[in-house]
Amino acid sequence: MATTKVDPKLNELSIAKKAKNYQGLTSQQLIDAYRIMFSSRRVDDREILLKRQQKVFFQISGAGHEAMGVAAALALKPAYDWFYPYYRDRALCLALGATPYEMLLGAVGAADDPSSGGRQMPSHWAFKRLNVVTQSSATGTQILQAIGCAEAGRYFARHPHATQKVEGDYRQFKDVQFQGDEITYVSLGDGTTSEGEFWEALNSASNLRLPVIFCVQDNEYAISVPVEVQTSGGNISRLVSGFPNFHFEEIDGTDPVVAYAALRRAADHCRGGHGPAFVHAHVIRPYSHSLSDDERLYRPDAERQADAARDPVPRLQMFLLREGILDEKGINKIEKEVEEQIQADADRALAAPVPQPETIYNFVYSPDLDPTSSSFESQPAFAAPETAADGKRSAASTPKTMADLINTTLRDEMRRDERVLIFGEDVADCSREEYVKQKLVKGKGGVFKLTSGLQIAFGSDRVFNSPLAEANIIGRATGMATRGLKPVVEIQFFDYIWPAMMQLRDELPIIRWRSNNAFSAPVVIRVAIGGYLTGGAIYHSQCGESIFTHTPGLRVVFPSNALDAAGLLRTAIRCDDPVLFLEHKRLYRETYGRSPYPGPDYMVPFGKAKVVQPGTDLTVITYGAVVPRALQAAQKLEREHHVSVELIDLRCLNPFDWEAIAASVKKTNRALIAYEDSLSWGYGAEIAARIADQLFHHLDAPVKRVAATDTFVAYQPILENAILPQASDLFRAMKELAEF
Ligand SMILES: Cc1ncc(C[n+]2csc(CCOP(=O)(O)OP(=O)(O)O)c2C)c(N)n1
Ligand SMILES: [Mg+2]
Repeated sequence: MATTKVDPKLNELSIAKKAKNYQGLTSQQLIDAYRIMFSSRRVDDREILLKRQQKVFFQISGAGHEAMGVAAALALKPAYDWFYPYYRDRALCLALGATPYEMLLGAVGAADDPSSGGRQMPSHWAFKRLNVVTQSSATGTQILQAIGCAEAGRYFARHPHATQKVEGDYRQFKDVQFQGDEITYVSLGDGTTSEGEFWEALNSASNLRLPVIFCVQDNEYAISVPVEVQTSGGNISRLVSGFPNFHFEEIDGTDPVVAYAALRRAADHCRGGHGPAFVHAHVIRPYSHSLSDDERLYRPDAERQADAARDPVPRLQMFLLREGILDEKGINKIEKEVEEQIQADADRALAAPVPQPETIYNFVYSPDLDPTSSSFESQPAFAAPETAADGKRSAASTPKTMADLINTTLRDEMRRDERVLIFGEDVADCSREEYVKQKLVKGKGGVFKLTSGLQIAFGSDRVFNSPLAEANIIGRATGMATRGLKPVVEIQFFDYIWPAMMQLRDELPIIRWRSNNAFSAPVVIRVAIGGYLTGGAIYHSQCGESIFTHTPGLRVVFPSNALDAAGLLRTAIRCDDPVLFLEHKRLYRETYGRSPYPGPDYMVPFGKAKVVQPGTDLTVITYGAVVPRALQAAQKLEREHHVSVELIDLRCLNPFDWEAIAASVKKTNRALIAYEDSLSWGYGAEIAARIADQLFHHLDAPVKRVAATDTFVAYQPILENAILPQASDLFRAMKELAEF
């Protein structure tokens, strides 16, 4: 572990002067740095003016953080290294090559705003050509994504074949770039170090020795909350110092020469393959948090003045004068040029076309690859049912469980596509792989064994265990997929998906939309879901799919049988959108719905329901583990009361097959929606509302729902049976509806 400390209170640009060089920086680089820092401040000032004139709608400044930005850009390489900045990194983006005009396009929300096309607030940087990856407003979500980005770079260096473009699936639309010794830079504020994801990211970067520079820009405030409230002892460097493999720096981040030297050392450590670096920079925040904040409410004048004395822009100006690098005339010339340029840029940005309302649906999903299309439809190719001498069918043609077919599909897709990676909790056969190699153990491969044998077949860099941290899984997968990998990750139980919710709601599904199609992250998330387990209880039985179908940008799939699971999983892996693939635990090894393996190219398109049985008297719309229960009820109803039920298995919940529902309800004039989740606000509510809205004139009876009670699922089987919808409940509801 290497540590270099510069006393932040020393606060002396003259450190560099005494050394009689500028830490390797030339005079011209320092002049350029001044131009960028001054530009950065002036873009902030211009936006503040425009906000006061109500010509822009939000402003957050990079003021006080400029020295860190120029230093990082000098130590790293745009379009080579990767950048996960945060909103204070205006100077960084300018120094990497973004222009004030582009930033002002963001401020006015112009159609040509390169970061988001007017979808995000200004200062939410994304510049694809510079490897500056789209960021959100959520503090800290970028950090785990940066980890995944660094992992992708390492993976591509070890698997160069995986970078090849392949026609016919998502790879056709994903250019992969990697350098072999690239660095991922991620920055954040002092307050953001309180987020759990920050610690998860440090842990993984350290453990995997990833080339990531964490840059904490400590202005001692998170809006109004001072650092000692956020950080035990008030100093984040002290808390993180125990992480192995890191290079640590704690510096005065208002001095670009000191900052450059520190970031150079950090970059050398990372590029040399020694592991990550942590740069803790003491900076200032001379403007309030944003234009919506007035810091005079919580910071006395004296404190604000002490900050102002360290302002990096005047300090660098003084330094250039003192060193004789520029005289007053030279400074004035730069400042005048910058002022004029920004004035002109602002005028131009204000005249730029704004996005048109009809574009709002663009890039919710991939514009390139439509997983509902016929290109994702293929016929099963079952193995011939050769009969062995003993009269038994060949293994390949015997019906297999859903668990078997998911495993085989994963195996075939991993073989076909080297970009497919699998990770999650317990998914590896054995993390201590020597145990397997020495044949001491057989290996686990998932708590439900769905990934069994995959690590042994494809190696530990393609199938591996994650820490027990769900945000870690989804955040890293998002960063990997942004770079072109195809992570197929597992969340062990739906009940434990919630630590990843920030990544699943505010990040993964909207990366494409918020960056106006500059970035995308088509991750597949397999999740074991559902009850009917006899003893699964509250925390191993939950459903909750409607929370995710309510998230634009996320495809949600929920197969009820082995064949559909195989076909839909293949579509999920080959498509270009993020997919939540819900696997019902109770169906994993059921007798119902078994199938021989349909071959390595079998696909089922998204959004196409299956009519499980045709009927004429009423329509039952369902999915997942309710399908076999509804079928049982429908058959009984037919037998005992001659009611003919049309049973529709949706298979895919977003998109869902409205055409199939409408065609059936128009025929039967009666509709029942059945689902395993608790009744109120559940998935069926949306379907019921649409039927009521659009098929009102075709209905002969009210639209009915059967679902779980509005409780969680209990442990004692008597209670579980009462809570979850049973075949008997479905039978009763169908009969009532038929008789209405
Ligand atoms: C997860 C989350 N919680 C709260 C907010 C609201 N918020 C925006 S910035 C901020 C303070 C961030 O402080 P710090 O990390 O120190 O960065 P600074 O703004 O000081 O540079 C807060 C609370 C948010 N954007 N995201
Ligand atoms: Mg702060």
